[in-house]
Amino acid sequence: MGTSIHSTVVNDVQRTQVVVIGAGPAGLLLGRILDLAGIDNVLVEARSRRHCEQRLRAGILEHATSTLLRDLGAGQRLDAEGLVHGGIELRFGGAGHRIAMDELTGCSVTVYGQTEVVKDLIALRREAGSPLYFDTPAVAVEDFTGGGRPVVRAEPADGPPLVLRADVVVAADGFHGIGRQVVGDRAITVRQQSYPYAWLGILADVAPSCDELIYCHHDRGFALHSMRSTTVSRLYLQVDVDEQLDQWSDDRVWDELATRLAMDGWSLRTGPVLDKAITPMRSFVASPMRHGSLFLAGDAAHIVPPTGAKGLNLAAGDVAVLGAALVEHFTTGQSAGLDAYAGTCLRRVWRAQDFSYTMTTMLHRAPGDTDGYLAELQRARLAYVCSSEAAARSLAENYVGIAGH
Ligand code: FAS
Ligand code: PHB
Repeated sequence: MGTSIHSTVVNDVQRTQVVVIGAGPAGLLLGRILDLAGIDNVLVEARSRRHCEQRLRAGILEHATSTLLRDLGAGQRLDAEGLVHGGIELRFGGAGHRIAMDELTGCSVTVYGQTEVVKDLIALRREAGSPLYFDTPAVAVEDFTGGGRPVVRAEPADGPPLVLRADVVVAADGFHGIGRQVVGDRAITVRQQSYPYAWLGILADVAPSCDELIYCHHDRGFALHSMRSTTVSRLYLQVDVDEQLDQWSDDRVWDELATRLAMDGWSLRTGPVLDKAITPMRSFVASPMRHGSLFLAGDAAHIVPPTGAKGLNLAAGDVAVLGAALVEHFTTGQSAGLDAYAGTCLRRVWRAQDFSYTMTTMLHRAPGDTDGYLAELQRARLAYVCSSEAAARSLAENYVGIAGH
């Protein structure tokens, strides 16, 4: 792979060092790492800037993700507006139990929406003047095996096709992206788990009814009270996997949330619903994450159920490793980091897979649990986590993202 060059255009082929497909958190973070290292890179994004900035997704940043954002010069608003949380509450049987993560691990998490992370990183990229093509889906990736220079073909909504020749291509294009497609099923091993339920999420213009997140186990199903600020709440309900959104009026959502979250001496504030959507749940890992000079990063390579608040943080972890490896390669010619990328990331990915699966199966009503055996197991596990310092520390280390470090 190549030496230092600047993006040049020869015969309509734009030459660069790294093409990044996707301007979600993974692609934007990687682009920022490469920019700061002086490595030429081009981002192509299928959707509009407005869509990317408004797409409601993650809300919790692990300590390492917040640190990465600050190191990349994207920490100002995070530090001014983010809410630092030292604990979470597990609520079951009508009682709440705080897990004091900061006391147990020395770490906290920050509530700062993925929408804000994306806005901050896009603004920085625009300030740097680095190429970021919105409404420009990549439609083909060629020559990424065999040691040659790969080519990415993209189709801007309003312009001639883009032909980009690079040294490295990174598919940070999410679960439905092109990255895994161009590699082909034969070269990828998929391991996955589906769940018989989904999340109905709302964003509401009302102050949160809690200072920290509440993860609630209830016979009617799981509920989560999160937030985006001191005036905007984010809440979720477990619903059936085939649930229809039009069956859930705002009032019905609030009533169900109030029922599941009920606790003596506590009440749920309600308010105008700004957004409402149903998100399916899956666990998914595609390996290897490298195919010649094509690398998969973030949701393109792995998906976790959001119960463990890991998705965005895993994506950030991938590109922190990949970014360092690319800087090493393009500045020294070494490839040790690139060669180790997939193995390094998959160890952390599988830790997060296990934690997300454990949190999900501990907290969600299991359809078909007719005699309540699984519900009793869940209650026993919750009671153990809330009574054993060792068990609470294990949950806390995984939640803040330091487990296995
Ligand atoms: P992303 O999917 O964010 O970004 C990929 C980008 O690539 C997109 O902008 C897409 O438009 C673009 N793209 C796709 N194909 C392309 C092509 N051919 N050419 C160019 N661009 C292309 N995680 C949590 O931690 N907590 C949560 O509560 C949570 N909620 C979620 C809710 C939903 C509905 C979804 C889908 C995910 C949720 N996640 C959550 C996980 C989510 O936050 C992801 O982990 C995070 O977005 C991963 O970032 P990326 O890997 O950058 O992928
Ligand atoms: C969110 O605020 O969107 C959120 C928080 C914690 C989770 C999942 C989602 O586990």
